[in-house]
Amino acid sequence: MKHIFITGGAGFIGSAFVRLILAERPQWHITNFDALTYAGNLDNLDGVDAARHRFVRGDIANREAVLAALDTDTAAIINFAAESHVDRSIMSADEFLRTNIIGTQVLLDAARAKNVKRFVQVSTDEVMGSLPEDDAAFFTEDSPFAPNSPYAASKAAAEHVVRAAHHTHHLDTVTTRCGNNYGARQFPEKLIPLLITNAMNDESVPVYGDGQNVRDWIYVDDHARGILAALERGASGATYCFGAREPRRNIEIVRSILASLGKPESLITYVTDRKGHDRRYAIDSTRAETELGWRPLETWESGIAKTIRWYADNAKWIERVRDGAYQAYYQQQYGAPSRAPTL
Ligand code: NAD
Ligand code: TDX
Repeated sequence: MKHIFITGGAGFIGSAFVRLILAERPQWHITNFDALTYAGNLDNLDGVDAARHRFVRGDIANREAVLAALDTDTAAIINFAAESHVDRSIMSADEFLRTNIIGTQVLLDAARAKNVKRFVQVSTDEVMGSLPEDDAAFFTEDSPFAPNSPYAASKAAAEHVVRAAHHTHHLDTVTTRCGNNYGARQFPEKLIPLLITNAMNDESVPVYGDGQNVRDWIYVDDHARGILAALERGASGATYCFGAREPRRNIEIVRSILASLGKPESLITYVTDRKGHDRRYAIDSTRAETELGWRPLETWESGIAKTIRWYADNAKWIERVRDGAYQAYYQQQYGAPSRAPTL
């Protein structure tokens, strides 16, 4: 039995990774360490095999809690835990620095203290900033760091502390950088679930600025398989970029999802642009394809159809996450509630 320690496994991507491991690596078992912030949700782990999955509630920036939960037989730490939403980092950066930077350093120290063999840092294309509006420009592992939001800066700093642990202490680390994920169980602060859940309720859909920003979309399970490939086959100290070569303008995404849901374009509301809004992301994942033998299985069309179906079938999940705290966030971010208060 191989024991792995996943942080942030009650979130969107971490919970997809937990399901992937339980389904495809029958000899492995998981400790899932998650603070259950607003983004962490035990409903995301519904139905997982309790015999091979141990959940521990804890904060990655709390050294004692991490050391207490991390067993000496742990083969690898995979660090998903993070504050992950750009707009929240613009409102206040404190938690981003604490969780994303201090938390990562605590995990690296704990990995060394407990002789954990491998450390995988789940990072993002946003550490490389924004690309020009030129279809020939792509991010690669060699693109320079240029983080533009407090979120991206905290993730870039996390990559640096991982790099330093590898260089100085010879810790066996691998870093993954992925583009925009979509799929089941994504918290509806991010564009696609916000758009689907608002439109399903006939609520307006906010589009920032001119709607022409480009994001490179990947289905969450393809990202999870990339992280598994990096864990099993990645070179020590290496970085791998993952993308599905599916760049799209935001407004195209909004229009096509509204059409799939049978909802009118009159729901689109252009709102004030995000401060410092990155214009374009696009990823060249040649290294992951050639060195890890990874490739995405879903196209945009197949992935978004599965995603829409999941939200249509999971009204209870949506109802629970769109609670009072979500409404307060929504009011602060968009200046209006996502739904009219019930009288
Ligand atoms: P998410 O916000 O859905 O989940 C984050 C999880 O981390 C939650 O379960 C939360 O409870 C937990 N967490 C937060 N602070 C914690 C702390 N101090 N200690 C322990 N747990 C804590 O995020 P996600 O979209 O699933 O992203 C997961 C990782 O992937 C993040 O590191 C993010 O930067 C990275 N990433 C995300 C995307 C994307 O499109 N969502 C793309 C590339 C990389
Ligand atoms: O209401 C909205 N309206 C809108 O136009 C929201 C929430 C977003 N947008 C735009 C901003 C972006 O151009 O849609 C695009 C996607 O926005 P997000 O879903 O917030 O994602 P992004 O900022 O691109 O960052 C995501 O990808 C990289 C994840 O949130 C990060 O965690 C990941 O690292």
